[in-house]
Amino acid sequence: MKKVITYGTFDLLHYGHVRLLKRARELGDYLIVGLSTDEFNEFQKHKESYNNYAERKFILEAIRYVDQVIPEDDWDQKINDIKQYNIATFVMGNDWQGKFDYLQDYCDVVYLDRTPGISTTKIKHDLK
Ligand code: C2G
Repeated sequence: MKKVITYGTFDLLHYGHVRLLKRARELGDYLIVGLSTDEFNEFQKHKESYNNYAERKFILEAIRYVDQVIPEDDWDQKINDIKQYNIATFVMGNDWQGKFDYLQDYCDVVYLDRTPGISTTKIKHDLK
């Protein structure tokens, strides 16, 4: 089984997120999402999410492309996750291009094009 992992906040889930998850899942047979906890968002990413961790996890687990959701609460947990879950491929949107190349010592690293014209920030702004 070829396992893929990706990480994110995935707040106010939108088609850009789902396109990322779909393409990530297509790189293997099993997709794990490292979902940023509320604390990680607030204190490390300095962003608040509209939906809390439990709500975001519930929504992600309903997505056909997602097989497992684990908490992301530390910038430095990726190597351990890759080893613990026997990950073949790490995937992120290319807004992170190059930032995770150090993981190439442990698995394939793939950056996928972001979906233009949609973001959680844009949704919040447009709804105002
Ligand atoms: N994304 C995308 N297209 C968009 C918006 C987001 O492809 N229009 C992708 C991002 O590139 C990312 C994933 O969807 O790969 C999740 O986006 P965020 O929740 O914004 O993730 P981020 O805050 O970048 O967290 O340790 C890594 C971090 O947790 C990543």
